[in-house]
Amino acid sequence: MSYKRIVVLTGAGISAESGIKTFRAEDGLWEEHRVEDVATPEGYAANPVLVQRFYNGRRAQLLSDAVKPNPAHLALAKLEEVLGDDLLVVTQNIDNLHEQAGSKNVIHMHGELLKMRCAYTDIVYPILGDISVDDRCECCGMRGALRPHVVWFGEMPLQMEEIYDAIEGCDLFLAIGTSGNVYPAAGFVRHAAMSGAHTMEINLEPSAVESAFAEHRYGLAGEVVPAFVA
Ligand code: BV8
Repeated sequence: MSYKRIVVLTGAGISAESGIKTFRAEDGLWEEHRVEDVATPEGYAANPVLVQRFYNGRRAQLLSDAVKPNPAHLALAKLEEVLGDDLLVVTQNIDNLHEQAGSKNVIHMHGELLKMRCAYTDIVYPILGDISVDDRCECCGMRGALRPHVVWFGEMPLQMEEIYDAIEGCDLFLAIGTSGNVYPAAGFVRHAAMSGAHTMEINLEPSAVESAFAEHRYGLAGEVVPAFVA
Protein backbone atom coordinates (compact mmCIF):
# COMPACT_ATOMS: atom_id res chain seq x y z
CA MET A 1 0.00 0.00 0.00
CA SER A 2 1.48 3.35 -1.02
CA TYR A 3 -0.41 5.64 1.34
CA LYS A 4 1.61 7.49 3.99
CA ARG A 5 -1.01 9.02 6.33
CA ILE A 6 -4.32 7.23 6.77
CA VAL A 7 -7.50 8.08 8.66
CA VAL A 8 -9.92 5.17 9.05
CA LEU A 9 -13.54 5.79 10.09
CA THR A 10 -15.23 2.67 11.43
CA GLY A 11 -18.89 1.96 12.15
CA ALA A 12 -20.98 -0.85 13.55
CA GLY A 13 -20.31 -3.00 10.46
CA ILE A 14 -16.70 -3.65 11.46
CA SER A 15 -17.89 -5.27 14.69
CA ALA A 16 -20.78 -7.23 13.14
CA GLU A 17 -18.64 -10.36 12.53
CA SER A 18 -17.61 -10.20 16.20
CA GLY A 19 -21.26 -10.73 17.10
CA ILE A 20 -22.22 -7.14 17.98
CA LYS A 21 -25.54 -6.08 16.42
CA THR A 22 -25.44 -3.12 14.03
CA PHE A 23 -27.99 -0.34 14.29
CA ARG A 24 -29.75 -0.59 10.99
CA ALA A 25 -29.82 -4.32 10.34
CA GLU A 26 -32.90 -4.44 12.59
CA ASP A 27 -33.84 -0.93 11.30
CA GLY A 28 -32.36 0.56 14.47
CA LEU A 29 -34.84 -1.02 16.83
CA TRP A 30 -34.03 -2.18 20.32
CA GLU A 31 -36.73 -3.79 22.51
CA GLU A 32 -39.23 -2.11 20.09
CA HIS A 33 -37.62 1.29 20.86
CA ARG A 34 -35.97 3.27 18.04
CA VAL A 35 -32.30 3.81 18.95
CA GLU A 36 -32.75 7.50 18.19
CA ASP A 37 -35.37 7.56 20.97
CA VAL A 38 -33.27 5.68 23.49
CA ALA A 39 -29.83 7.15 22.68
CA THR A 40 -30.83 10.75 23.42
CA PRO A 41 -30.68 13.03 26.51
CA GLU A 42 -34.46 13.36 26.29
CA GLY A 43 -34.88 9.58 26.21
CA TYR A 44 -32.61 9.27 29.24
CA ALA A 45 -34.44 11.99 31.17
CA ALA A 46 -37.79 10.37 30.36
CA ASN A 47 -36.76 6.85 31.30
CA PRO A 48 -33.30 6.51 32.85
CA VAL A 49 -33.94 2.91 33.92
CA LEU A 50 -34.73 1.85 30.33
CA VAL A 51 -31.68 3.67 28.91
CA GLN A 52 -29.33 2.29 31.60
CA ARG A 53 -30.72 -1.17 30.81
CA PHE A 54 -30.00 -0.60 27.08
CA TYR A 55 -26.33 0.14 27.82
CA ASN A 56 -25.91 -2.39 30.64
CA GLY A 57 -27.03 -5.11 28.21
CA ARG A 58 -24.59 -4.00 25.50
CA ARG A 59 -21.77 -3.71 28.06
CA ALA A 60 -22.44 -7.24 29.35
CA GLN A 61 -22.37 -8.57 25.77
CA LEU A 62 -19.09 -6.77 25.03
CA LEU A 63 -17.52 -8.20 28.20
CA SER A 64 -18.64 -11.75 27.41
CA ASP A 65 -16.07 -14.21 26.06
CA ALA A 66 -18.19 -14.58 22.94
CA VAL A 67 -17.23 -11.13 21.62
CA LYS A 68 -13.70 -10.86 20.24
CA PRO A 69 -11.92 -8.72 17.64
CA ASN A 70 -12.33 -10.09 14.10
CA PRO A 71 -9.78 -10.11 11.22
CA ALA A 72 -10.79 -6.55 10.22
CA HIS A 73 -9.85 -5.16 13.67
CA LEU A 74 -6.67 -7.24 13.67
CA ALA A 75 -5.65 -6.04 10.19
CA LEU A 76 -5.94 -2.39 11.28
CA ALA A 77 -3.84 -3.09 14.39
CA LYS A 78 -1.20 -4.73 12.16
CA LEU A 79 -1.24 -1.71 9.84
CA GLU A 80 -0.60 0.53 12.86
CA GLU A 81 2.55 -1.53 13.60
CA VAL A 82 3.81 -0.37 10.17
CA LEU A 83 2.48 3.21 10.07
CA GLY A 84 2.58 4.10 13.77
CA ASP A 85 1.18 7.60 14.38
CA ASP A 86 0.49 8.00 10.66
CA LEU A 87 -2.58 5.79 11.13
CA LEU A 88 -5.57 7.07 13.11
CA VAL A 89 -8.74 5.05 13.69
CA VAL A 90 -11.78 7.24 14.34
CA THR A 91 -14.56 4.97 15.46
CA GLN A 92 -18.28 5.64 15.85
CA ASN A 93 -18.41 2.42 17.85
CA ILE A 94 -18.51 2.38 21.63
CA ASP A 95 -17.05 -1.14 21.88
CA ASN A 96 -13.32 -1.61 22.63
CA LEU A 97 -12.59 -4.20 19.92
CA HIS A 98 -10.01 -1.98 18.18
CA GLU A 99 -8.09 -1.75 21.44
CA GLN A 100 -8.53 -5.48 22.13
CA ALA A 101 -7.02 -6.13 18.66
CA GLY A 102 -3.97 -3.97 19.60
CA SER A 103 -4.78 -0.58 18.02
CA LYS A 104 -3.51 2.33 20.13
CA ASN A 105 -4.32 5.40 18.02
CA VAL A 106 -8.10 5.24 18.40
CA ILE A 107 -10.56 8.12 18.87
CA HIS A 108 -14.03 7.13 20.10
CA MET A 109 -16.00 10.08 18.74
CA HIS A 110 -19.27 8.72 20.18
CA GLY A 111 -17.85 7.65 23.53
CA GLU A 112 -17.11 4.29 25.11
CA LEU A 113 -19.33 1.60 26.60
CA LEU A 114 -16.74 0.71 29.27
CA LYS A 115 -16.71 4.26 30.66
CA MET A 116 -19.30 6.21 32.65
CA ARG A 117 -19.47 9.92 33.43
CA CYS A 118 -20.77 12.07 36.27
CA ALA A 119 -23.51 14.23 34.74
CA TYR A 120 -22.58 17.08 37.13
CA THR A 121 -18.77 17.12 37.05
CA ASP A 122 -18.13 15.36 33.68
CA ILE A 123 -15.51 13.22 35.46
CA VAL A 124 -15.14 9.93 33.53
CA TYR A 125 -14.70 6.57 35.27
CA PRO A 126 -14.10 3.04 33.93
CA ILE A 127 -17.09 0.70 34.36
CA LEU A 128 -17.09 -3.07 33.90
CA GLY A 129 -20.56 -3.81 35.20
CA ASP A 130 -24.05 -2.31 35.34
CA ILE A 131 -24.84 1.32 36.11
CA SER A 132 -27.93 1.68 38.26
CA VAL A 133 -29.95 4.87 38.65
CA ASP A 134 -29.52 4.38 42.42
CA ASP A 135 -25.69 4.33 42.29
CA ARG A 136 -24.04 7.14 44.18
CA CYS A 137 -21.35 9.01 42.27
CA GLU A 138 -17.81 8.96 43.79
CA CYS A 139 -17.07 12.61 43.00
CA CYS A 140 -20.29 14.32 44.14
CA GLY A 141 -22.07 11.60 46.12
CA MET A 142 -25.25 12.26 44.14
CA ARG A 143 -27.63 9.44 43.27
CA GLY A 144 -28.57 9.17 39.58
CA ALA A 145 -25.57 11.27 38.47
CA LEU A 146 -23.80 8.44 36.65
CA ARG A 147 -24.57 8.07 32.94
CA PRO A 148 -22.87 6.07 30.19
CA HIS A 149 -19.91 8.01 28.71
CA VAL A 150 -21.62 7.87 25.35
CA VAL A 151 -22.50 10.68 22.90
CA TRP A 152 -26.27 10.67 22.31
CA PHE A 153 -28.13 12.19 19.39
CA GLY A 154 -28.11 15.97 19.81
CA GLU A 155 -24.86 15.87 21.83
CA MET A 156 -21.46 17.03 20.54
CA PRO A 157 -19.17 14.21 19.40
CA LEU A 158 -15.75 14.04 21.10
CA GLN A 159 -12.31 15.24 19.87
CA MET A 160 -13.70 16.79 16.70
CA GLU A 161 -10.79 19.26 16.30
CA GLU A 162 -8.26 16.40 16.45
CA ILE A 163 -10.31 14.43 13.92
CA TYR A 164 -10.56 17.27 11.41
CA ASP A 165 -6.82 18.01 11.77
CA ALA A 166 -6.04 14.38 10.97
CA ILE A 167 -8.46 14.30 8.02
CA GLU A 168 -6.92 17.49 6.58
CA GLY A 169 -3.47 15.89 6.72
CA CYS A 170 -4.19 12.39 5.43
CA ASP A 171 -3.63 11.01 1.93
CA LEU A 172 -6.17 8.19 2.39
CA PHE A 173 -9.56 8.38 4.11
CA LEU A 174 -10.99 4.87 4.52
CA ALA A 175 -14.51 4.24 5.86
CA ILE A 176 -15.29 0.69 7.03
CA GLY A 177 -18.69 -0.70 8.03
CA THR A 178 -20.74 2.46 8.29
CA SER A 179 -24.09 3.25 6.67
CA GLY A 180 -23.25 6.96 6.45
CA ASN A 181 -26.52 7.99 8.11
CA VAL A 182 -25.17 9.84 11.16
CA TYR A 183 -23.50 13.25 11.05
CA PRO A 184 -20.96 14.73 11.46
CA ALA A 185 -19.19 11.35 10.84
CA ALA A 186 -20.97 10.87 7.51
CA GLY A 187 -19.59 14.20 6.31
CA PHE A 188 -15.92 13.32 6.94
CA VAL A 189 -15.46 11.85 3.47
CA ARG A 190 -16.31 15.14 1.78
CA HIS A 191 -13.89 16.98 4.08
CA ALA A 192 -11.17 14.47 3.22
CA ALA A 193 -11.81 14.72 -0.53
CA MET A 194 -11.71 18.55 -0.36
CA SER A 195 -8.39 18.24 1.48
CA GLY A 196 -6.99 16.20 -1.40
CA ALA A 197 -7.11 12.71 0.12
CA HIS A 198 -8.02 9.58 -1.79
CA THR A 199 -11.27 8.20 -0.36
CA MET A 200 -12.43 4.60 -0.14
CA GLU A 201 -15.51 2.90 1.32
CA ILE A 202 -15.40 -0.72 2.48
CA ASN A 203 -18.90 -1.92 3.36
CA LEU A 204 -21.41 -4.71 2.86
CA GLU A 205 -23.42 -2.47 0.53
CA PRO A 206 -23.26 1.13 -0.76
CA SER A 207 -23.67 3.59 2.11
CA ALA A 208 -25.82 6.72 2.07
CA VAL A 209 -22.71 8.72 1.09
CA GLU A 210 -21.20 6.23 -1.37
CA SER A 211 -21.18 8.83 -4.19
CA ALA A 212 -18.68 10.92 -2.20
CA PHE A 213 -16.09 8.12 -2.24
CA ALA A 214 -13.58 7.74 -5.09
CA GLU A 215 -13.24 4.00 -4.57
CA HIS A 216 -15.54 1.28 -3.21
CA ARG A 217 -14.93 -2.29 -2.09
CA TYR A 218 -18.00 -4.27 -1.03
CA GLY A 219 -18.02 -7.45 1.02
CA LEU A 220 -17.46 -8.64 4.57
CA ALA A 221 -15.06 -6.36 6.45
CA GLY A 222 -13.41 -9.47 7.95
CA GLU A 223 -12.37 -10.48 4.42
CA VAL A 224 -11.99 -7.19 2.49
CA VAL A 225 -9.97 -5.24 5.11
CA PRO A 226 -7.17 -7.84 5.59
CA ALA A 227 -6.92 -8.18 1.80
CA PHE A 228 -6.66 -4.40 1.35
CA VAL A 229 -4.18 -3.92 4.19
CA ALA A 230 -1.92 -6.82 3.16
C1 BV8 B 1 -24.51 16.36 16.62
C2 BV8 B 1 -23.47 6.38 20.49
C3 BV8 B 1 -24.53 18.67 17.01
C4 BV8 B 1 -24.70 5.87 21.15
C5 BV8 B 1 -24.30 7.29 18.40
C6 BV8 B 1 -30.75 15.78 10.03
C7 BV8 B 1 -29.79 15.74 9.05
C8 BV8 B 1 -28.45 15.59 9.37
C9 BV8 B 1 -28.05 15.46 10.70
C10 BV8 B 1 -29.03 15.48 11.66
C11 BV8 B 1 -30.37 15.64 11.35
N1 BV8 B 1 -31.07 15.61 12.50
C12 BV8 B 1 -30.22 15.44 13.55
C13 BV8 B 1 -28.98 15.39 13.04
C14 BV8 B 1 -27.74 15.21 13.79
C15 BV8 B 1 -27.62 13.77 14.26
C16 BV8 B 1 -27.77 12.79 13.12
O1 BV8 B 1 -26.90 12.64 12.31
N2 BV8 B 1 -28.95 12.14 13.10
C17 BV8 B 1 -29.22 11.16 12.06
C18 BV8 B 1 -30.08 10.05 12.64
C19 BV8 B 1 -29.92 11.88 10.92
N3 BV8 B 1 -26.28 13.67 14.79
C20 BV8 B 1 -26.07 13.95 16.07
O2 BV8 B 1 -26.94 14.22 16.86
C21 BV8 B 1 -24.62 13.97 16.50
N4 BV8 B 1 -24.36 15.18 17.21
O3 BV8 B 1 -24.85 16.51 15.49
O4 BV8 B 1 -24.23 17.37 17.47
C22 BV8 B 1 -24.14 19.59 18.09
C23 BV8 B 1 -23.41 20.71 17.76
C24 BV8 B 1 -23.06 21.59 18.76
C25 BV8 B 1 -23.43 21.33 20.08
C26 BV8 B 1 -24.16 20.19 20.40
C27 BV8 B 1 -24.51 19.30 19.40
C28 BV8 B 1 -24.29 12.86 17.48
C29 BV8 B 1 -24.58 11.55 16.86
C30 BV8 B 1 -24.02 10.45 17.76
C31 BV8 B 1 -25.15 9.55 18.24
N5 BV8 B 1 -24.56 8.43 18.96
N6 BV8 B 1 -23.68 6.29 19.05
C32 BV8 B 1 -24.81 4.37 20.99
O5 BV8 B 1 -24.00 3.75 20.28
O6 BV8 B 1 -25.73 3.84 21.61
S1 BV8 B 1 -24.74 7.05 16.81
C33 BV8 B 1 -24.63 5.42 16.44
O7 BV8 B 1 -25.40 5.23 15.27
C34 BV8 B 1 -23.25 4.97 16.07
O8 BV8 B 1 -22.27 5.55 16.86
C35 BV8 B 1 -23.13 5.33 14.62
O9 BV8 B 1 -22.70 6.65 14.46
C36 BV8 B 1 -24.56 5.23 14.18
C37 BV8 B 1 -24.77 3.89 13.52
O10 BV8 B 1 -24.20 4.03 12.30
P1 BV8 B 1 -23.24 2.89 11.74
O11 BV8 B 1 -22.08 2.73 12.65
O12 BV8 B 1 -22.99 3.27 10.35
O13 BV8 B 1 -24.09 1.57 11.87
P2 BV8 B 1 -25.29 1.11 10.92
O14 BV8 B 1 -25.95 -0.05 11.58
O15 BV8 B 1 -26.13 2.30 10.55
O16 BV8 B 1 -24.57 0.63 9.57
C38 BV8 B 1 -23.71 -0.48 9.61
C39 BV8 B 1 -23.16 -0.63 8.21
O17 BV8 B 1 -22.25 -1.74 8.19
C40 BV8 B 1 -24.24 -0.95 7.18
O18 BV8 B 1 -24.05 -0.13 6.05
C41 BV8 B 1 -24.01 -2.42 6.83
O19 BV8 B 1 -24.27 -2.68 5.47
C42 BV8 B 1 -22.54 -2.57 7.11
N7 BV8 B 1 -22.16 -3.93 7.53
C43 BV8 B 1 -22.86 -4.80 8.31
N8 BV8 B 1 -22.13 -5.92 8.48
C44 BV8 B 1 -20.96 -5.75 7.82
C45 BV8 B 1 -20.97 -4.48 7.22
N9 BV8 B 1 -19.94 -4.01 6.47
C46 BV8 B 1 -18.88 -4.83 6.32
N10 BV8 B 1 -18.78 -6.06 6.88
C47 BV8 B 1 -19.81 -6.55 7.63
N11 BV8 B 1 -19.71 -7.77 8.17
